[in-house]
Amino acid sequence: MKLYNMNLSNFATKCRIAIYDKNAPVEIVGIPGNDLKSPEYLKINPLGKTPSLDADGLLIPESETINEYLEDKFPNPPLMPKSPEGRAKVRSFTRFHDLYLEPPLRALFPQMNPKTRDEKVVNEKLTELNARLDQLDKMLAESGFAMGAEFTLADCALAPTIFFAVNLLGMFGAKPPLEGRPKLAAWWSHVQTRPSVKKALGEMAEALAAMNRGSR
Ligand SMILES: N[C@@H](CCC(=O)N[C@@H](CS)C(=O)NCC(=O)O)C(=O)O
Repeated sequence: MKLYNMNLSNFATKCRIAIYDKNAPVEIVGIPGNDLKSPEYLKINPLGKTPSLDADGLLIPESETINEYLEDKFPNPPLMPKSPEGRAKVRSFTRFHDLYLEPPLRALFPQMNPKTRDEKVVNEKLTELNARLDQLDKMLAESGFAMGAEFTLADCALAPTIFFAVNLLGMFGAKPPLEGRPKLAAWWSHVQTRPSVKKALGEMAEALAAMNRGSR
């Protein structure tokens, strides 16, 4: 099994966390042709996105589909609760992440350069993102991981995106994302103690530092 990966991608990091946590026998490989739109990679994954998983001949795109597949295939340690209610709650977090929390953050990426920045877009997206972060603060468990004592796919989805929020929002003059959000702040310190999260976020941090060195 192979994960087509980029260490800086928050979606690919979501899958690496699950792979590391389960110690799953998945080889982590780069993107063929070093480009998401290379003919070699488009032949493998017509979506031209990372991550995608080659599950011994079956190509699975979409980070959350990959993580649910890994959960089905390698159930130990479990990253989903057993009860239908618990599973629905984890999926509420992962859908919230993919559909509502991450898009306004992603929309800020093209606005990083202050010289070409559209301040209207920045203000709109920061307002939207702050509303989503407030919602997340309400959704998180009182302590521990997103669901409480158990580490789940919800934490895998949220940690890489919150990493970006913590590390990138300062450049837009935005208020720090953990400020005034006590549950989010407590969750963020706790989730980074999980070895799989620490390892994957470390790789993301290295990739971010390399990108910043390259753009100087
Ligand atoms: N919904 C997809 C999103 C994946 C995604 O957008 N990945 C980014 C990198 S973080 C990408 O491949 N961008 C290139 C593109 O969209 O063309 C998932 O969950 O896997």
